[in-house]
Amino acid sequence: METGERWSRAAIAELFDLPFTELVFRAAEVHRANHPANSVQRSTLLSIKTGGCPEDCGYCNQSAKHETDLGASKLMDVRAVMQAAAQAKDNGSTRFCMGAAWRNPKDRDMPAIVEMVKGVRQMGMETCMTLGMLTPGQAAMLADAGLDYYNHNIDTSPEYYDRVITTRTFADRLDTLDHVRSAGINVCSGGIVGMGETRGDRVGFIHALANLPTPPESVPVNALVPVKGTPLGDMLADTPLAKIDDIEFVRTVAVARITMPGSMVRLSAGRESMSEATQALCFLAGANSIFTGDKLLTTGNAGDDKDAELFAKLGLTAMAAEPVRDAAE
Ligand code: SAM
Ligand code: DTB
Ligand code: SF4
Repeated sequence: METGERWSRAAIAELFDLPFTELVFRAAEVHRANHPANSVQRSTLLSIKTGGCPEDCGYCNQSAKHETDLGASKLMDVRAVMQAAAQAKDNGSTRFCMGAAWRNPKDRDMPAIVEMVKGVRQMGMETCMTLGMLTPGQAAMLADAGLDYYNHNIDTSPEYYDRVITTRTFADRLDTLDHVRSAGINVCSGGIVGMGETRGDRVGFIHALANLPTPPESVPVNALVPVKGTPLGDMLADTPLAKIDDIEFVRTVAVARITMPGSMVRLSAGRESMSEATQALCFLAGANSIFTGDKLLTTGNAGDDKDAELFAKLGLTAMAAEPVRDAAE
C-alpha cells in the first residue's frame, strides 16, 4: 500500500473478486453499521444552464462538440429556479441540485448563483450545485452563501480518464475538489460506469475516491445513459455488449459502500433502464440515495410515481432532511 492510502488497489480488486453474495453481504453489514438500513435520501436535479458546453466529455449531450438533439440555453432566472425547487419540495425531495453546462462559472454569473443557493435554503431544502471547475474564491463565495454540497465527479479511473475527456485533466478535477473541501462545503464526487472501461478501471475509480484526503460525503454512481450523437452513446449503440452488466454495477456500488462506509452512496443516472430487482440489489449493497423526479438534467429518470411504488414494495422510507445550518456556521 502506498503511504497514506486507506485502501490499496489490491484490496479493492479483492473485494470486486469476491463471490457476489459474499460481497453484497459484507456491504450490507457496513451499511447497517453506519446508516439506517431502509432509509433512502432523495435529491432532485435541475439544469439551470443547458447545453453549449465547451468541454468534450464523451458521454455528455451538453457538449457543443457533439451533434445531439439538445439545444443550448442561457442561465435560468432566479425566480424560475425557485418555482422548480418549491415543486421538488412538495414532491418530498430534501435536496435540490442545480447543474450548469459550464467548464467553470464566470465571475459575472456568481451573484445569480449565490441568490439561488440562498433562496433554496430559505425554503428549508439542502442545496447542491455542479457548475464545473471552481477557483478557491468562487468556492468561498458558495460557502458564504450556505451551499451544502458541491458535485464534481472524477468520472472514472485516472488511467481511463483521457479516453473520455481531453479538455480538462484528472488533476484539474482533484484541484476543484480540494477548493470545495477547503471552503468547508460537503463534497459530492463519483463517476460513471459502463463507458467501456475495464474492471481494473472501476478498481482505479473507487481507489481514487476512497483515498481522497477526506472521502466525499456523497458518492454518485451513475450508469452511462447512452445518448445518440455522443461518442460514448454511439459506441454503446454499436457494441451492445459494452453495456454495463447489472451484476457488475451492483458490485461497484457494494465496493463503494465498503470502502467509504460513512458516505452516502447515490444510485444515480441510469435507473430508468434498470429493473426493480437490480435497484433492490443496489439498496441491499448499500446505496442509500437516489435522484427523484422524471428528469435528471436533460434525460429521463424513473419518476415520482414509479419510485413511490418501488419504495412501498421494498419497505423503504424517505430520509428526512438534515436541519439546514446557518451559512455562517
Ligand atoms: N458541467 C459540470 C461538470 O461536468 O462538472 C456539471 C454537470 S455534469 C452533467 C455532471 C456529471 O453528470 C458528469 O460529471 C457525469 O458524471 C454525469 N453525466 C453526464 N452525462 C451523463 C450520462 N449521459 N450518463 C451518466 N452520467 C452522466
Ligand atoms: C451526477 O453524478 N449525476 C447527475 C448529477 N451528478 C449532476 C447528472 C446525471 C446526468 C445524466 C444525463 C442528463 O440527464 O443530462
Ligand atoms: Fe460540459 Fe459537464 Fe457535459 Fe462535460 S459533463 S460536457 S463539463 S456539461
